[in-house]
Amino acid sequence: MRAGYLIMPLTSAQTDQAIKALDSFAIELPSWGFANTGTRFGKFIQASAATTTPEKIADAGAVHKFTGCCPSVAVHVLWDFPKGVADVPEVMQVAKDNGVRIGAINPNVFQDQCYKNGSLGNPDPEVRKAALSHILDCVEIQNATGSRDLSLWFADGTSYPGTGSIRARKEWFVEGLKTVHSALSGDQRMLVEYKPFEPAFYATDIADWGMSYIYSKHCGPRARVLVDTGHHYQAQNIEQIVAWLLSEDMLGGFHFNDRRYADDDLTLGCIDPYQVFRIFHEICYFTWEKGAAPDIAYMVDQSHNLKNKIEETIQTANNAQEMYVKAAIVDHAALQSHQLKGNLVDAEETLRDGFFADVRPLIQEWRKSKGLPADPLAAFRESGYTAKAETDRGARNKGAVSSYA
Ligand code: PSV
Ligand code: MN
Repeated sequence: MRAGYLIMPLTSAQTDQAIKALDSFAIELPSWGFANTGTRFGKFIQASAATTTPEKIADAGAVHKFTGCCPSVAVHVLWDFPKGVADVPEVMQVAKDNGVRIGAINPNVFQDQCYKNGSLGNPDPEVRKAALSHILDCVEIQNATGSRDLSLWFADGTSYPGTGSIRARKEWFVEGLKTVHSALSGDQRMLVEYKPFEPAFYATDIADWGMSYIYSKHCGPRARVLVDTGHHYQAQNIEQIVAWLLSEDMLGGFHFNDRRYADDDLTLGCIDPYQVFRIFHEICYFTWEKGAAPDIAYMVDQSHNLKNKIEETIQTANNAQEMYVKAAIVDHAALQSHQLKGNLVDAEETLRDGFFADVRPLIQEWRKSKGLPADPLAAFRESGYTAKAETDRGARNKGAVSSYA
């Protein structure tokens, strides 16, 4: 029975649980989060932003150095490997020099002119072939980097009713994705990401988790669903999707970010930290019940247009870590018992106890015990990294626009 509604310090069991969570939690950073990206209405250029793949990786390495929880970097092949597999040795070396490793490989079949009517769902077989060939090249890169995950997102769909056969496009996707699946080996996986709209505005070919699930099931055991938190309609219950995918052993990974309206790509937890907590809670509850953590790739997918990109990424890593620890210290045994007995208030309060617990002092102690700065953001600012990057990269960034603030 819950003792009451007083604020209590963490119990020793909760402290142990929190430390275990901190020791195991890692989140992957996107190389594209460090370059001057923005919205389709404009970019606000930062003089210190990364201008090359080595600079993006160095920035990700800086985040890992100060937070200790971001050991890998997801890469976008078209943007990071312009020469394809030939770029792998240099990129791997840069990663090593910066204390990180190369993570998920992201093909890009949405930018080239030929993809106007889609990639694997394009009615033109030549374009489908071109898209498939690029994805298979990405598997080569995946083999060379030793990356476990191929992260697949498609901009495919139609923007006007009647302009494409929804069923034919689905079948073309099944065919293409199956071929990709058959190219994988060892422990490699393919993660199938969904998004309800943008850039297609009428019928996106992989619009929701059900479609990702069905495509993955058609492909085989290496395919899993990738949940990008920004890719849902307003008010959609993401943690319920997470719980269902966990229960079906079909949750492969996340692209984390926060949003207010659509795919806003804002700092994780800046708008709704309780949602991040609830998502992590489903995973921690599952872990508690099964006695082992599910195999999930936690990744960030954000576009930093206004804040300093490295500072925003440190905020993201800190928020992720904090919400994960809060989720891990929930008294799951008590929660389950309240749920089974229909004790609604006690069950809800047990969940809220985790969310409202202030775990920041404990995280600071954990950081110190690992030789990390207690305050990663302050330590990053004190390091002078941004000033140096402005000097080194400013001229190149200035070339991107006529002026920057
Ligand atoms: C698409 O909106 C997306 O979420 C996909 O994951 C892409 O790979 C990423 O953003 C970068 O464009
Ligand atoms: Mn994404």
